Amino acid sequence: MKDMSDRDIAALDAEARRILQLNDKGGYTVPTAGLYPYQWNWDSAFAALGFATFDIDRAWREIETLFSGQWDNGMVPHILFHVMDEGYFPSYDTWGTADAVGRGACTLPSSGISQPPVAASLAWEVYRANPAAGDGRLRALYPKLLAYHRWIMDARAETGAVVITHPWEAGRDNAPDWDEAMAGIDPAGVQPYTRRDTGHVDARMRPTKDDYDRYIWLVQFGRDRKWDDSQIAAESPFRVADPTMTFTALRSTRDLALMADLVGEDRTEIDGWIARLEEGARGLWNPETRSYDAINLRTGNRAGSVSNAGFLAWWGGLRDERALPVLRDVLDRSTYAVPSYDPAGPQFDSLRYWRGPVWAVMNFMVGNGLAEAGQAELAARVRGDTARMIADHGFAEYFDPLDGTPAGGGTFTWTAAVWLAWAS
Ligand code: 9YW
Repeated sequence: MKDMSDRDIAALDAEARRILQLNDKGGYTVPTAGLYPYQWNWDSAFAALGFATFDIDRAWREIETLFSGQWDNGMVPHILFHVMDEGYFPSYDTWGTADAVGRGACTLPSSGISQPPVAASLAWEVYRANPAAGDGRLRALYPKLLAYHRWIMDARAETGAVVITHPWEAGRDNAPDWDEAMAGIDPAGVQPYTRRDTGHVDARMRPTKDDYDRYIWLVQFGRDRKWDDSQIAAESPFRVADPTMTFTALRSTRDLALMADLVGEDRTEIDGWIARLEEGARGLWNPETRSYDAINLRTGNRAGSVSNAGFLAWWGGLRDERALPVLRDVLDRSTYAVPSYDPAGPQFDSLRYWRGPVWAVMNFMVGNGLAEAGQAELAARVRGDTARMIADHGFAEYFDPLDGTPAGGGTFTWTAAVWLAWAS
């Protein structure tokens, strides 16, 4: 990175590796100790990307451990509860997935929803980092990735775009994209609970109590239906087509097709998924905001929210220049690219999680997508800001886009991984 000496970079590299090792619980990595003591789906895929820069075997193990929690119906849960920990809520018992209908023979305790499916794309990156070491592991993983994507298409892609059944599924818990759908939930009847997150992190940086009541209400709703996807699709008040899920699924499906070629499998089914997802992704274009955003399937309303998820379109492989002017406006209003929500938007809150702060993993995907779309200057801005943000403010969970204040948890796995694999 410009303005940094080789010594500074080497010190940050060493710190990033130390963080991955610190959070390594033996075969899986926690996002950060205390706040998130389990294995999270997309965090783990990013952890693998980071490990691949210095320990390729450990990188593959991370992904393999994640897929050891895959349900028989193909779903890869968003949390795997390897070792129970009182410091996190909701617990495995609250999720109540032991008798979930799609779970089958899988015995590893988990949540009942998934997360943005970046695993195929990042496994493909891990493979490309060392094809000789990865050949056998990729072949073994391929059928599991295929089953995961078949589940996504069957259970979550009824409109072509990929929907979420819970804000946690998008990985963007309190994004303004779900405000309307969340307001449609009456959380009366939610069982009493004690939050743990605000014991670890300043409450101003976390979702509100109103949000949490609805998060837990939705968990109870799924649990009461034994996590049956068709019942939840038919009955839940919360069903939102999400740009994060859609663009990451589109990208991963394209990478899955490359894997099919490599392992010598027929890719006809996968090509069909790509076509459906592309159509669904295009449907997320909002002509009013001139960016891609979420659609509440229960009302048909678009969120009207300019977010970093909308700027994943290029990562998803859409060759669409229409969103570039809005991206430029958003960057003009930010010291650090890319805020999770437009600083000029009415819901902007610079420290509150997905309502403003910058997330290194989103920058990785937005920046790489822009580079692949031939937008070298914008890509360099996103990457340079990510490096500067981490170098100046540490390996935090997320950052204030206006002054870089580090927020949420510290010594964060995916921030360290993105530094190693891309930003440095
Ligand atoms: C939660 C672990 C997870 C991420 C999500 C992020 C947050 C909170 O932390 O979720 O309790 O699940 O929003 O994207 O995977 O880092």
